[in-house]
Amino acid sequence: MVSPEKGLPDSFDPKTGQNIKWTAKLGTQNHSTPIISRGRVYVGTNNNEPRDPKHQGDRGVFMCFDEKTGELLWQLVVPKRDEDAYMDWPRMGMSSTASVEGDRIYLVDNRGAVVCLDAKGMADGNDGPFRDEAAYMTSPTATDAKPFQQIGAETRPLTLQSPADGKLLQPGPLDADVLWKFDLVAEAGIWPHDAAHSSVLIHGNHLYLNTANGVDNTHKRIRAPGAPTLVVLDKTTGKLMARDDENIAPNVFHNTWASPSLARVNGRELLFFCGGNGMVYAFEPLGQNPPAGEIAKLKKVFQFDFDPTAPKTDVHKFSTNRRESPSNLYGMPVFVDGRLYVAGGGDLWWGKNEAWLKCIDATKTGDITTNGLVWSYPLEKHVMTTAAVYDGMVFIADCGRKFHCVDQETGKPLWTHDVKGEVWASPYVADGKVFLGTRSGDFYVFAAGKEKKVLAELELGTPMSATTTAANGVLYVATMTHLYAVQSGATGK
Ligand SMILES: [Ca+2]
Ligand SMILES: [Ca+2]
Repeated sequence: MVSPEKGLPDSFDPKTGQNIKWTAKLGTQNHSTPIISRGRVYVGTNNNEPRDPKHQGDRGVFMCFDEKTGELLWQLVVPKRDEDAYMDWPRMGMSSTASVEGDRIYLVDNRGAVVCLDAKGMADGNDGPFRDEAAYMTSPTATDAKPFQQIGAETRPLTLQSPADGKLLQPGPLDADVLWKFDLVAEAGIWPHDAAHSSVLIHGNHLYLNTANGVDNTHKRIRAPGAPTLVVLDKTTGKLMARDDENIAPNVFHNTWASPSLARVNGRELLFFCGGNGMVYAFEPLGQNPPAGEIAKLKKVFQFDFDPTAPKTDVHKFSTNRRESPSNLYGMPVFVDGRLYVAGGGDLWWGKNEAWLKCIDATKTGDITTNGLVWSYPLEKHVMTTAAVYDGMVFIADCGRKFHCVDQETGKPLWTHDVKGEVWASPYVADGKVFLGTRSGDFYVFAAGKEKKVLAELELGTPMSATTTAANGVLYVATMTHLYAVQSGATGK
């Protein structure tokens, strides 16, 4: 959440074109942060503004734009799950944030499949081993089926079927080239809920990601209690290599949407992970050459109960209880100088109105619930964001419409600011500024300093979920409907 980019503007205006390099039209929702690599910009959205006439109806979409012009180069378009609306929420699109290494892009699609895509798309041919893009992008019904929405129904997640007439859409130059696909639902046994959200961690030969195994449509039952919450895949083949062995799923209050992170702690690499059961874990990363033929279990180094006095048994009876419930963790654990910064609390939709930012000593081992807490700082209502730790300050925003600058050492507030709207996007620090979009459509630029200074408050008019990012002197701001490339001195519209 901290970038070394320089020369980023304090403000911009899509209406006049002030500091706007280009604008790209998205669908009508965006919950995926734009990622820039090798001249391309990657972001997820839905299909409510179809870019390719052959793809009609509600779909998960992941777009690749030209970094210079904002031209759409290709897109991954995937049919929705319509067996149960709660398995792939209507119009949500693809909410995963891409991870890119070389010419390979990793993300999780709206159906819960991890995919590896070719940055060059179909322009250099359909590369494999996966070459079944036609079936993957074709919905079984010509017109969209209305997603099934009977709460308590015993519907199980289904595998995508080919249409009865056997007619498949044919991939063209605007379609994504899938290199491999690993289905977390069919191949790891997870129960999809609401939306698949992961930002894949690439480390050595392996990918680490949260599975988004969650409750069913009653919000009171875990239907895949033995399924993994954290998995490790081979990045070349997509093969499942390892999983957690912590029996996390039964106590997942809603879902596990927090992505893992990794750091070197006292010369030892640790994988940090926030479970949907309110626990923070550290694991040893998988060795580079694990034994073939078996799914390894990740070895735990420590665990920290983020909310030790919260209910630990029969947790789903607290669903919709706004006063007492387990905690959930949405943001990523951030490691800086031996310490972890983790935000969490009651679930935004189903849990209590209580949340905190906690600083944890990441050098300890074992159960560090009682001896690992460095400080705890109360947030308001709920928190969805990942902290940005910069120059002795921790920046975070919450769903109580408050932005916080907290002293990194003491956990005391340096300053706060009342923002309009809930915040789902994480604060992003670059060029001495903090950039923050809100769900009310207001975009803030603060000075990244210990004294409060609001540099800009822009009304973009459309809610934002994505974190702002920057690359090559350009700021990328995604709203529900548009992606703006913002550059000092640009005058485009
Ligand atoms: Ca290709
Ligand atoms: Ca392919």
